[in-house]
Amino acid sequence: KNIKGKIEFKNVDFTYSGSLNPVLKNISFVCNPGEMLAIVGSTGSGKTSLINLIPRFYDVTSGELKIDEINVNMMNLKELRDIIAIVPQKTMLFSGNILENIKWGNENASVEEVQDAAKIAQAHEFIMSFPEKYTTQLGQGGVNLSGGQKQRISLARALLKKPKILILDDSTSAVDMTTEGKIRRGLKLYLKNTTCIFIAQRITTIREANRIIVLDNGMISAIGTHEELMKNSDIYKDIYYS
Ligand code: DGT
Ligand code: MG
Repeated sequence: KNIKGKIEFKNVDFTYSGSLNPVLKNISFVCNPGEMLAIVGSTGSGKTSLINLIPRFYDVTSGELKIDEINVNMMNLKELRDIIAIVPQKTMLFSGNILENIKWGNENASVEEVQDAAKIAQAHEFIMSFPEKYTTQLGQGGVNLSGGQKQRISLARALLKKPKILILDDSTSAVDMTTEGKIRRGLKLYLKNTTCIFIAQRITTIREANRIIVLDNGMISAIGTHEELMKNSDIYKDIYYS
């Protein structure tokens, strides 16, 4: 289908079932096709809750969430999730080999496609340094990867899907800054026509975004470019100088 990957939140509130207080309040913004949008905010401000609404891991409590002008509630769940790849904050790998882990959900991918995704995720090199390369076992009886290596495998898995919408939830937090820079530059080329929403802490990563949302206590406190927020948002300035 011809999905462009525009995302629109319109007065979205969200409350977890069984809890009293909304974690997201009156969220409105548009993310245009191909745009790179960053979300920042302190721990517990609602960043993960917000992005989890997009693939409908949870449904909005009130308001509207649309992709290409279509309310996500009206979309077929499988079709919706087929166009979205999400790298969750907590990496999920299983005990199997590296290839199986990257191909999870895209079993028909070719070796070349897997390697391309792994190269952009800056995982190919360390994988090739293992004696058994892509067939290296993970978990029990296999190698123990570092946090940053796990994140890069997880990113490769998401890229292999060639999604229309890519969501990264603090997905390079354990990766060193040099490697993160390489990933960022690779993603920019690879994701030309992909809408990308990412949550990040490092200012070097955040400032590359076309626009940045500052989330505070479940509400959008400010939205703009790095330069705009440096002028207008005290919260953003605090993040910058911290
Ligand atoms: P982080 O990852 O530590 O930087 O924090 P955020 O910004 O990702 O925050 P988030 O969305 O995980 O949590 C926002 C609020 O929602 C926080 O008060 C904890 C609460 N919360 C998160 N997940 C759940 C859940 O599954 N059930 C309930 N009842 N509350 C949750
Ligand atoms: Mg989070």
